Amino acid sequence: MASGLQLSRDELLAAYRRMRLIREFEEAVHTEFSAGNIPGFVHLYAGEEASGVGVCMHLDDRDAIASTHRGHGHCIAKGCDPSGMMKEIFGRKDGLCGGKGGSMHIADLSKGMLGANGIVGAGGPLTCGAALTFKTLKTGGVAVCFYGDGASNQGAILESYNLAKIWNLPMIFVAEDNGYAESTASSWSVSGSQVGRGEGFGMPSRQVNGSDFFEVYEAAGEMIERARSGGGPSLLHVKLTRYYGHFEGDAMTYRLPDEVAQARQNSDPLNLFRQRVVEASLFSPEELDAIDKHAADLMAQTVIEAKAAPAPIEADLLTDVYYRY
Ligand SMILES: Cc1ncc(C[n+]2csc(CCOP(=O)(O)OP(=O)(O)O)c2C)c(N)n1
Ligand SMILES: [Mg+2]
Repeated sequence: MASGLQLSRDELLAAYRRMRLIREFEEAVHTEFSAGNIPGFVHLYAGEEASGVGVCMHLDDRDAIASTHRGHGHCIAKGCDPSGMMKEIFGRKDGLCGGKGGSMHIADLSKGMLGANGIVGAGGPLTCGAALTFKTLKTGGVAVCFYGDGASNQGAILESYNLAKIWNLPMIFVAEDNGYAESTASSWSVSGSQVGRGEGFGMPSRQVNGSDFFEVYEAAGEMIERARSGGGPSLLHVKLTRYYGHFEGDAMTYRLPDEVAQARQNSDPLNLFRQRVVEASLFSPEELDAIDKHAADLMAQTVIEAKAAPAPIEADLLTDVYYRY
């Protein structure tokens, strides 16, 4: 039995609820963006839920994560308020960042969410900084850097591997490999392997199936525990599939016609989770259906609230320009 199934019923439900909330959030953003209701640019995390949730289940508010341009799932997994996030994406005044950041800059420092980030690979140095702070102040905190297969080729990420290892920082690198950087397949652009790269820098490194919450949860748990107890950084290579385009509006001509349909049918992280816990007689399908319905209703309400929320006014342009530490 995978160790994740030894989680308590409450923990299993919390994990499933978080993954379902992310899925419903992303489906709602997809619908609203297609209808022309959302300004700016969005990149959806649907299909990748087990990674963010499997890792963040081990974290609390003293821990920090840095996210990517595909950040909604990481935000929800780390405990950000979905209603504040939706308002942020709609550019509303009471969005999580005052409506000034939008999809790619959602942050909530009170939750240790250092921010989604439009700069590919920028999370590496940020999390090294957070982890150095935790180590210096002996807070017991751990920092997690989420980044994509494309970002894994950025110099800033490779320099961060070196810093993290040489300073023995309490952090983990989570390479979320959905097989593409925009339209470029990682088989064309990534030399060697993510695990080989991590090991080259002296870090314990492992590849897991990102459709399998339990596999991610178990591997991340071991790595976070090691980081928390002074054992230094590790690298987790998570193989997964994104269900939508690189950005909303991407025609995805570079993917096989049935690629996404196959993944949705055969390796959906939510379906696999359901299958596992139902087969183990831990939950009935009806109990999980009730969570699905609650998440769908909550997201529908979140969209209604975001649409009704006030926009920033001109005077708001001059507030929050600098952050006061
Ligand atoms: C420094 C930098 N270079 C290039 C870009 C343009 N860009 C945005 S997303 C992206 C691909 C990132 O791919 P990956 O890291 O695999 O993340 P994914 O989109 O697959 O989640 C690129 C090249 C950018 N935003 N920042
Ligand atoms: Mg990618």
